[in-house]
Amino acid sequence: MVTMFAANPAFPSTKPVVETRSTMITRREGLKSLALAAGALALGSQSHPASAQNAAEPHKVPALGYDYDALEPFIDAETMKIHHDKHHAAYVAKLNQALAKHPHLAAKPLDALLSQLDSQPEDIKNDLRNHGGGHANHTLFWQCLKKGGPAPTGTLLKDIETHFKTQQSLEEQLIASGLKVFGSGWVWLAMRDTKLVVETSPNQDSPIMSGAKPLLGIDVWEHAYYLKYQNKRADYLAAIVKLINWDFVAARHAGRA
Ligand code: MN3
Repeated sequence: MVTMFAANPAFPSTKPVVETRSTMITRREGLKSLALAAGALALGSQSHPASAQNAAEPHKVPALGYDYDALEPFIDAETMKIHHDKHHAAYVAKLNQALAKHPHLAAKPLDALLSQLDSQPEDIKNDLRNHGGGHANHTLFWQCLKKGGPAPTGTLLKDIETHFKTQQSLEEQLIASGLKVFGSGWVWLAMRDTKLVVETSPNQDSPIMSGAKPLLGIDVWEHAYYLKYQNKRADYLAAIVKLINWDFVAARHAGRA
C-alpha cells in the first residue's frame, strides 16, 4: 500500500506523509543502533580494568612540561601539539604493543633495553629500535627546549670550550650536522668516552644504542618543523639552537638527569 501511494503521481499529497513515516522509522532505528554501539563501546572499556591496561601500557607519553605555544614564534603550537600528542604517542603505543609480546621486558628501564639492543628478542628488536628509540628521543627532546633559557655556565661551559672552543661554534656544528642528516634523524650533543661530541643518527636511533649518553637531542624529522618552515631545515635549526634549555643539558652533563 505504502509503496503504491508513494510511487503513484496521482496521489502526490500522500508522498510526504509516507516519506515522513519511513524517515521516522529509519531515524529511530538509527538512534537505536547508535545507542547499541555506544553501549558496546562502554562495555568494551569496562572489560579492560585499569590494572590490565597498566600492564599493557608500561610506557606512557610524558607531559610536555610547558604549553604548546611556549616556544612561539620559533616553534608553533600546532606543530608541538601534533608532534607530542600524535607522533610521540604513536611511538609509545607501538612500543607497548611490542613489549606485550615479552612482558618480562616491560618493567625494564627503556635506556637499559636500548643500550643492549643486540641481546633483545629478535621479533621485537626492530620495534624497540624504532618505537623505543622514538619514545626515548622525544622524551629527551621536550626537556631540551626552553625559550629564553640561560646560556651554559660552569663545568658544562668549560667542557664545551674544551671540545668546541665556544658555544657559538658548538651551535654552528649542531646546525651543520643537522643539515647533513639525509632524510629523517637526529643531531646530538653526547658524552662519548668522557668526550663531548656532536653526532647524528638516522631515523630514531640514539647514541644510547652505541654506548654514549645523549645530553641534547635535536629532532630533524620533517614533522618537527614542516608546518612552519616547510623545506627550510636550516632556518629551523638556526631557531632551535637558540631554544636550548642549557640548565637541563648541564644536569645531564653532571649526571643529575
Ligand atoms: Mn619527532
